[in-house]
Amino acid sequence: MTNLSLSDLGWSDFFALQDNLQLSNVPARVTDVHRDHLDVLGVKGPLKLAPDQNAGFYAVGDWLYHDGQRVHQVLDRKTSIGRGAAGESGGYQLIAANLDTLAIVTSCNDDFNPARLERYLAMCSAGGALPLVVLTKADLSPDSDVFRRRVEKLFPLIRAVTLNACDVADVTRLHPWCNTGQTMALVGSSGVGKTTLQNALTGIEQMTQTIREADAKGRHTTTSRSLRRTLVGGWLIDTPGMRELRLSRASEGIDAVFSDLVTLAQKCQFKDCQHASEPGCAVKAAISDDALAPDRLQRWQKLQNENAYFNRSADELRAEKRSLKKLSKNERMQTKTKNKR
Ligand SMILES: Nc1nc2c(ncn2[C@@H]2O[C@H](COP(=O)(O)OP(=O)(O)OP(=O)(O)O)[C@@H](O)[C@H]2O)c(=O)[nH]1
Ligand SMILES: [Mg+2]
Repeated sequence: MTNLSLSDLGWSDFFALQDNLQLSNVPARVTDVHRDHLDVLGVKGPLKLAPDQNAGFYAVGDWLYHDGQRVHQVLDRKTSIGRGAAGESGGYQLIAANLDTLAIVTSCNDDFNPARLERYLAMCSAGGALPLVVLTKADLSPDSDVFRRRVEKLFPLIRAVTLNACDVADVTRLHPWCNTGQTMALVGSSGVGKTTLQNALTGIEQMTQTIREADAKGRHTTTSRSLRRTLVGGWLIDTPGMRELRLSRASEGIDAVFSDLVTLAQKCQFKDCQHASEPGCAVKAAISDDALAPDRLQRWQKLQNENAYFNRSADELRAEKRSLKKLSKNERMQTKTKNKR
């Protein structure tokens, strides 16, 4: 790869202004995060750096300062996406940083699921990126336009593109979102064609695998995230297929995706209305008038509860663990007393 300028790498005033005019700082962009090192790309080419924090602190797409060997500082992120970490720990897992567009990839088949799209859109909106819905496998669907129209009906402000990811010429329709200086990340279930899109957009051959015929599920072929240069001079972040997307730190994003419900709820008689059986509930009234689908209220409440659960503060988590410990100690005591009797 020929040497790139900082703006080729996606640098902008947002990062330059964090410099405090210390012109000796050397910036680079993270292309891969490994447990023991980071692969970065700077104006002098690729480098391996020793991290100054644990790997979970960094995201593909991050900008940082370094001395050629070690990381000195990670710059504030312009945008980022992340989710509730696996397990019950309540942690947050960063997925990608400094992306302009989040391409939410789903296929014109059984993978298409409005509730899942809402989750991805809430994550995207919370992190500040522009959402784009990419509907792959249009070539395998008898009427792919139905899927595009469903997206546009559900989310009128969001752009949806249907395409055949295996057709390199068709995929060039995504170039406007990953041109010079622009970064686009691909997220979605396993098998929807993220890596197939990446291969067409970058000219790099990463492994893809066929999906299971029976349920259109993929085989989790991609196992790590990476930032790669597109053929039109922008940047693309491919990610492993997600089994589930738990929302965390996404309350603003949830409000954005469900803004119609937020507006309705402001008209409820009680400020803390739970939209259950309270009098003067504007949300319930909209459901009775067929102006709102009841399952949309359920989905809104489910995401709010989940987000609150995975947003628990470190103090709340410690208190929870303490009470669980106490509970099990009490249980042990009770069993002992019973046995003695
Ligand atoms: N016909 C057709 N096949 C596609 C299309 N997009 C992807 N495929 C095929 O679907 C399979 C899965 O594609 P991948 O690109 O590996 O999917 P992925 O989203 O990267 O999957 P993970 O890495 O597991 O998350 C491969 O066999 C692709 O050739 C498409 O638009 N049309
Ligand atoms: Mg893949």
